[in-house]
Amino acid sequence: MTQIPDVAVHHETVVPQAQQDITDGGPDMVQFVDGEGTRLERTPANTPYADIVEALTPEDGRSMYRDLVLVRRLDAEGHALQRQGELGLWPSLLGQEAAQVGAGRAMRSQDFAFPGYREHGVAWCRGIEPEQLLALFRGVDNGGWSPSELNYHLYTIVIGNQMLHATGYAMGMQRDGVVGTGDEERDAAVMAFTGDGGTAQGDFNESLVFAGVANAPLVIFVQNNQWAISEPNYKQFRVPPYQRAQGFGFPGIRVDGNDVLAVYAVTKAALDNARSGQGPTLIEAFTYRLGAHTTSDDPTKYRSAAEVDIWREKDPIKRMRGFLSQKGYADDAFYASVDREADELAVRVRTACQNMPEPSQERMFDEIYVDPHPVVEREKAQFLEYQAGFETEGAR
Ligand SMILES: Cc1ncc(C[n+]2csc(CCOP(=O)(O)OP(=O)(O)O)c2C)c(N)n1
Ligand SMILES: [Mg+2]
Repeated sequence: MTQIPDVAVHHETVVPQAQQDITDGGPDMVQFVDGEGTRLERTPANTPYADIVEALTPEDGRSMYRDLVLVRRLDAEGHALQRQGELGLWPSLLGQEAAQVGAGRAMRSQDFAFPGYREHGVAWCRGIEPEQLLALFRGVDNGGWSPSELNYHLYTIVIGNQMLHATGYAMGMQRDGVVGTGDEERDAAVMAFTGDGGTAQGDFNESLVFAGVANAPLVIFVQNNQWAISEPNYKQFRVPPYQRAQGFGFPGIRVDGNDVLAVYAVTKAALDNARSGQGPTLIEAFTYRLGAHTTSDDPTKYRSAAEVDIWREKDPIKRMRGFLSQKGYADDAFYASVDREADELAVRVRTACQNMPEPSQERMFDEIYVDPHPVVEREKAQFLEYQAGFETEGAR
């Protein structure tokens, strides 16, 4: 079991002005590889998690790299498909691949995740088919997948709302007796994903009160990508998210969100603790949204190219590739085979997306309630009559 150290609120990091350096995570940040992929020595921050990283095999490393590359390609295809009019919207995860793959891979099948709307990398790790994500953003499906099949809840657009669902679900797991039994196959925990902007919501703070008081098996995973659309961090909080956990009575960790090994290790430690009955942990993955907020946004209106360039240097895929090469765990043939797989994935999802059947318009009435409902039935009849009016108009 990993003893997660407490962190104190550092008053020097309480900087409400725009002068905050949003490119440097500071000495508390858990990191295992630097920007070039060189494995770092033990530090006070990373030592508690070093055993977890050291237990990973070269095959684990290659498989993480593969996930990073495939998820980035899926994201690029989602973006391109939206630009070509095939999707209504696409929220890109570009730059956040390591945060999501590291977190997703640390989960066990019996754990349950509650995502926001950008967590395509976690979805990938849970086994959600990429086509299901595209169907959602194409608007031909009401949700995309069944939450109970792979223990991955539907995307939530209402900022912070999923935190309450996740906390309630975690408290339910306690009541179901699947926490702290010592049975590794059975004990379970919940992961709740939100952004830096999400931490300013009432729902987020209320959830943390409940999670702390109930000692719920919950890992709160905040992807601090430095922006909430056009709102910078200093308008969201004075104390960084990882330091706020202390006020709710549980540990908080800041991890380098672009270092997949570090994210995997801290998330695994936090989930193991949650499953064994030691309660919640807040993880702040310090990262950056390299692209626009969504395909409806233009980030050049509110942030500098210099800031983006600094973060581009911290690219999570470049780092993992550097690590694998330096260690001799992967060669050019391996990287080429992953690139080929990415090309195949791209063709597959594009073809699937373009061939998705259009649902009938009245389908929107069919899944509002489980059983037929008189108001919905009346509205559906009115809608069909209205639609039929166009047919006679055309015939005249
Ligand atoms: C309750 C609510 N308020 C406002 C919005 C509009 N909105 C959509 S995304 C967003 C910013 C969220 O930022 P953050 O939590 O940092 O997540 P990110 O998009 O950066 O991943 C806002 C304000 C919303 N969807 N829900
Ligand atoms: Mg954000």
